[in-house]
Amino acid sequence: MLKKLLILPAFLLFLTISSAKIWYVVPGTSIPDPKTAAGLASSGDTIDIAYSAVPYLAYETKWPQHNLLIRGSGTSRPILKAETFSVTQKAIFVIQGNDVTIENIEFTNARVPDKNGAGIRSEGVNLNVRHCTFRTNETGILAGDKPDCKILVEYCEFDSNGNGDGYSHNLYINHIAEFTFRFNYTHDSKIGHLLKSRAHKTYILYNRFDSPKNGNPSREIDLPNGGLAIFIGNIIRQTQNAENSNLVGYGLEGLTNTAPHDIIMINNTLINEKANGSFVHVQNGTNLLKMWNNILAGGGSTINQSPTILDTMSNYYTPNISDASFVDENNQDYHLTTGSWAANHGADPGYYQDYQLLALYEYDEVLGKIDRKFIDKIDIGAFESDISTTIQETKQSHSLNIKGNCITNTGIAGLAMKISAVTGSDIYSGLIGAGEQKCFENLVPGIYIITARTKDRLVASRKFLIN
Ligand SMILES: [Ca+2]
Repeated sequence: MLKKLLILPAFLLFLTISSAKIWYVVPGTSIPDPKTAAGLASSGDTIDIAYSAVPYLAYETKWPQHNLLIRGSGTSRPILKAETFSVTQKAIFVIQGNDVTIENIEFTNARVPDKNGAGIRSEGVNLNVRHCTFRTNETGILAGDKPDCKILVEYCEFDSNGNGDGYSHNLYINHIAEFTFRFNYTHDSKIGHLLKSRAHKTYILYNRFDSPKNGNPSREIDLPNGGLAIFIGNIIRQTQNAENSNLVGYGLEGLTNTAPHDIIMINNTLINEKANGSFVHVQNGTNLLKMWNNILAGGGSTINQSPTILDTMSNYYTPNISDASFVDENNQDYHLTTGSWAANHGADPGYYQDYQLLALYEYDEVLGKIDRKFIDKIDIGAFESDISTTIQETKQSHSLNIKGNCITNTGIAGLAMKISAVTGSDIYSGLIGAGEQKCFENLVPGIYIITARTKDRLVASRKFLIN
């Protein structure tokens, strides 16, 4: 009996895998469009849509199946161009099933009489969308209320969506459990927001928000019902054309999401080219606003309204964008030059509960993301630039001998020594007497900066590597 019980699950697993099919959508074949494939596919199947030089005429396609992978393939990203939709229709793809993944497809031109025609309408539980483009739809992705749903959108572009009535946006995520938006470029929405999320938890990581094509978005980011919001490593620019003068709005329709109402912004570069408005506008009653290592450059006020806890550290604010010494602000290159104070002045932001807040990546316009390579201490803003702290040494610094993990003061009395990590945090701070040796057993491999001072002057400033 025991033997049979052990064999049964493996048998079922085999059945599940072997029954999944791949349906190939190719123009001129018996499956000429996605809608035909949707009528044939079962849960667990893959739908492979071949690139075609002529865009697919896209009829509204409902996907009730679960665990689907719907992907574009071929030399380029296949384009689904919407036909005229009727009053009962919603989107090019209406995802009704759970746990669906969509990859490498362009959705364009969705329009419906209700004026919120979407590239993708999410009605199921859990959706992943990656490497897709949403261009000139009334809404790029529109997700309905679904309390248990988690949505991940990554490596996508949202270009010029919005009906122009202010109720349709590049993305509009309603009340779901969790929304993660990372490594995307969302730009030039028509009066709507570049991103609107009512999710209880929203993670906005390493994206570019911008309007280089003279788009006139409302807010760059609107989180109207609060909840937990974590922003790390984003480039967020508001141009002169913006309809609303605030870059980030939080809780402004009421803090009705699940508490705590905490908004955390780490290592973002925010640019306001308007003379007015604000960088961050939070609702009264917001519990925590933590802002560390952000660049806020341009006009307007930095923060509107007062959260209960305001935790700010190592931000760089300047009303004159040119004072930030970016590489090329006119072409939106916000890396730092050697003249920028923001270089090497960041600090380790630590954790939010068990969520690490250190910026580990950077948005990259070709790859979506690259690793953030720390050079000296962490920089302020969305990019780490190749700028080293000026290292000063005097003759007397020979008295400081670094060997392995040990540092010896061979000569100077009363030296104060400090060791910092590239993340900006201080590892050690204390006195080291003449002839004294201090060894550090627990240093994680990496680059450290050591400085030694007497009462009057800097004696030594050096980098050393633990590997
Ligand atoms: Ca640095």
